[in-house]
Amino acid sequence: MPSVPDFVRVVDSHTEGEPTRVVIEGWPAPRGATMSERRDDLRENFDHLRRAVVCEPRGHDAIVGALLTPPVNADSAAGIIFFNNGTYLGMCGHGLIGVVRTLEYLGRLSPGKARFDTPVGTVCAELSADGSVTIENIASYLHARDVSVDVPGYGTVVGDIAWGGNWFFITHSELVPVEMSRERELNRFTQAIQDAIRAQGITGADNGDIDHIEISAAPSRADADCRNYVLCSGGVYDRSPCGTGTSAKMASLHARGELALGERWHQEGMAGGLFTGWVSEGINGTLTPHVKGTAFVTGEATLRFDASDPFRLGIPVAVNVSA
Ligand code: PYC
Repeated sequence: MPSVPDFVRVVDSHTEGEPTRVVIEGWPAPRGATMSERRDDLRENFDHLRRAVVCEPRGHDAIVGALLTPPVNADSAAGIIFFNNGTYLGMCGHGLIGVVRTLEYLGRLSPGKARFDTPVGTVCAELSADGSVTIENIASYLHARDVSVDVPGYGTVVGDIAWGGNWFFITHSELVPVEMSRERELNRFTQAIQDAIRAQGITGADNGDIDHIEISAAPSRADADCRNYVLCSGGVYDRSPCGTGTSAKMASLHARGELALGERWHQEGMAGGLFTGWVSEGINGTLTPHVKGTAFVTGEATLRFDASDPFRLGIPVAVNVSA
């Protein structure tokens, strides 16, 4: 039987509608000199805690968890490992905004810039006096343009493969309208795209699993350029406009000559929230995405794990996650 702490303390927030649960006490420190080693240690030795903390009955499918660790770089404020109901994330944009507001709430961060180490690199976040947070994400890029995927039941879907801290397949397909009332159909459609991508051996660089599917559509808000539906790696949609998805989208637009350096891009999420983004030149010709949004702390809790509770490790969910 895996070892389980008696309790884990968490602070919950939402960023433009998408929930983040930051673990602040009770979870044993993962081992490793790098953030990816620590993420692998979590996967191998503490995966039961991932499920116990974010899955039902203590959580739900949409929650993204964030485990804080000591930083690996001397000038970073903390390390962060993001995880969800099914797996671990490279980076998480809405999650980082939630972490920053949580640290402010706990009195550990004041307005200004701070750096954070993640398994895919070090990112920066600036907390403004009005509570908004602007993240400077890791270098993002378009990996492959106009990739055709044969999706059983739907036909050929064409999209770009782009990196924004996670791998995205971004399509404009109008086969299912991007509207909340069509969420179940959108979920089936994007799951079918993901299955087809995996079955056809389509990957990101270094065989990276494309575990986020993004459909771009016309916005419903007058101040937005685009509205997206993002199927996340845990099999549910992102309620926010998705920070890594906005980064990948802007990298794709920039590579196509449709978004200039510094030009503002306003991305609307399914719940109606908005991220404002832009790209700047990074080091060695890379592209740095910036994404601004707002998060609110919604609660704090002590999760208890009673040894006699048959569901203390969470209810396993059927998630379409690749090995
Ligand atoms: O904001 O990057 C993001 C994100 C990824 C998955 C859910 N949210």
